[in-house]
Amino acid sequence: MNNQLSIIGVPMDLGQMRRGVDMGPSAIRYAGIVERLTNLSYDIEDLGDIEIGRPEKSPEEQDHQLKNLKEVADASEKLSDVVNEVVNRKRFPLVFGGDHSIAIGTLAGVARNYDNLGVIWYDAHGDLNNSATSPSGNIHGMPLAVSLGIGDESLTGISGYTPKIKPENIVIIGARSLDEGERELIKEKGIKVYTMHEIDRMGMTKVMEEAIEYVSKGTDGVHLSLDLDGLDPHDAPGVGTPVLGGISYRESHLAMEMLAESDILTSAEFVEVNPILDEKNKTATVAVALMGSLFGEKLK
Ligand code: 5AB
Ligand code: MN
Ligand code: MN
Ligand code: MN
Repeated sequence: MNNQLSIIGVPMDLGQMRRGVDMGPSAIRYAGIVERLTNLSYDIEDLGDIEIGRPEKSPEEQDHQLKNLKEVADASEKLSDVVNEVVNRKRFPLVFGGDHSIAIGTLAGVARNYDNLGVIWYDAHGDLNNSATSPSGNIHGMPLAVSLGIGDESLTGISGYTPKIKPENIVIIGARSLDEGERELIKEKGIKVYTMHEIDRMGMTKVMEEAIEYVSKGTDGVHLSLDLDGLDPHDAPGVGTPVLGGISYRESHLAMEMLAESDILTSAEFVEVNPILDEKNKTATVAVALMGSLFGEKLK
C-alpha cells in the first residue's frame, strides 16, 4: 500500500434531503482517523474540506428534476481536480463524505489516471439511477450510473471525459435495496453484484476472495467507495437511508482486512456518515475502525 495518504473532506449534503451529512468529515476526524493511521506509520496530509456552494433556490423551485444539480456538478469539478492532483503527487486519496454524490467527483479525479479503474461499491444500494428511473430525484442515488456515462451531461461530463469506468470493472457488495431501473441496468450491463443473499449463503470470506479477484483482473487500479449504509443499521445507525438486514461490523472488518492483504487499492472514500442521525458518533467510529483494518492494523 502507498504509504502516503492525503485526506480530503467533502461536506456535501445536496445530493439528498436529510440534514447533517455535511458534518460527516468532521465526525470522522473527531473519531480519531489521523491518530489511528499515524500509528500505522503512514505519512498523512489533511487537505481540509472542499467548499460546497449553497443553492439559490430550494429543490421545489428548481427547473429540473435532479435536486441541486448545479451545486453538485460544481462541487464534483472541484473535488475531481483536488483528487487528480493528489494522484499526480503519487499519494493515495482518502475522501470523506458527505453524501454519496461526491463519488462523481472522486471517480472523475481518479479515473483520468487509469485506463481500467476497478471499483468496489460497498453499499445497500446500487446508486445506478438517472432522472428517468430515480424515485427521489436525489443525486446520491446516481453516482455509479453517472460514472458509467449514464445521466445528465453536466454530471457525466465532469472533467471533460466520459465514461469514467467500465461495467465489467465494477463489483457491488451488500446490495439489498435496488430500484426497478437499477435492476434492469445491472442486467443489461452485466454488472457483478453480491447481494446480502450471496453474503449469507457464501460467507464474507468467499465473497471477498471472489470480488478481489474479479476487480483486479485486467485493471490498473482499484477504488473502494464505501457507503456506511452497506452495514446493518444496528452497527451504523447514523446514515440517511438505512436498510434492515445489512453487513455486520465483523464481516466488514474482515472485508477490510482482506482488502489490506490483497494490496490492490489505489484510492478510497467513506461516505454517508450523518452525525445528526447517529448515536454518540458510533458510525464515524465504525468508519475509523474499518479504515484501521483497511490500512493494515492486523498486518503491522
Ligand atoms: B445512497 C434510492 N435508490 O435513488 C434513490 O445512500 C436510494 O448513496 C438511494 O446509496 C440511496 O433515491 C443513495 C431510493
Ligand atoms: Mn446506500
Ligand atoms: Mn450509496
Ligand atoms: Mn481481525
